[in-house]
Amino acid sequence: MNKYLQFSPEVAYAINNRLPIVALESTIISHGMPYPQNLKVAEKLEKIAREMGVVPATICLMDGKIKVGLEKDDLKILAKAKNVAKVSSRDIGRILATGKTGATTVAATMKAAAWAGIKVFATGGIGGVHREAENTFDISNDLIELSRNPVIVVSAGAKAILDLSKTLEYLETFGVPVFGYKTDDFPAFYSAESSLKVDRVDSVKEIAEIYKINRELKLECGVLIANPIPKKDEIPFSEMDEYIQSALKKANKLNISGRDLTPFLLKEIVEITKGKSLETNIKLVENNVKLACEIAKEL
Ligand code: PSU
Ligand code: MN
Repeated sequence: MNKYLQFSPEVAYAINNRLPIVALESTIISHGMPYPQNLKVAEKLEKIAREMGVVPATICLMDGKIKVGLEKDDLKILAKAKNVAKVSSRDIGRILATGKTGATTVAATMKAAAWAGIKVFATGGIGGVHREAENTFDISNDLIELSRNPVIVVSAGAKAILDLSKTLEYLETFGVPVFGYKTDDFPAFYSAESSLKVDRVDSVKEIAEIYKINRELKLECGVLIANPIPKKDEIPFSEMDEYIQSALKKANKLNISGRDLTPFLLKEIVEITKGKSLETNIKLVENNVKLACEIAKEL
């Protein structure tokens, strides 16, 4: 716990009464999806959690505080504002110091969740090792923070815009346990399967047990749960790859790199697929929130 954390009344109540809580990130709202769909999605995710008896804690930076749980107006500001900073772990201090509004990535949300004692966090897809990282060195801070915050992160694998096999290697190097939920395949975000294999878990009970043992052993790492998008909602990998290639070419041509790259690629892909990738993105996050809620209840 630290003095920068500011809990919404709902989340404060949940903490005091030991109710299950699921953390949600905000970069997906401000940088991952266009307005007004982003606001609708943010509200829907919170609704799904509440209907399952779990308190949602959407996390962002505002007025020099790390807000854990957002009230309706805050959510709106975040979804609408154009100048929201994308906050990874190294940016937390800088944005708190200026009092600006910042949306937290998976990395920064994990940190906040760990400080707040929240054990489960749902997102769409984590950041990872970018394609051609051997030239650009672009590797997401998400992977590092996964190795040093004891939070269970539920995602649909890593975004297909990344180099998935290098991402898995990197997670292994940093000692991050990765499990496919009811699958042996590492999911590729928009697609249920990639050809890459991961260890498998078949129940939330197993996940809770593994997490508890890791905590007893004082392992610092989180746990990455890779939850595939339901088959009926997916865009097959082969189809997706074509779109990704063309988005990557454009990014290269426009010299887009660093923290701007991921939001740019996601936006491009939404345009190329005429909104279909956005629908898929929404479905998979909803699916992840449901699983995260089940895990939180089990814990
Ligand atoms: N998944 C999405 N949309 C997003 C992201 C993930 O569907 O916008 C965000 C997450 O916040 C993730 C971040 O932590 O992209 C990774 O950015 P980078 O590659 O710059 O580390
Ligand atoms: Mn990066």
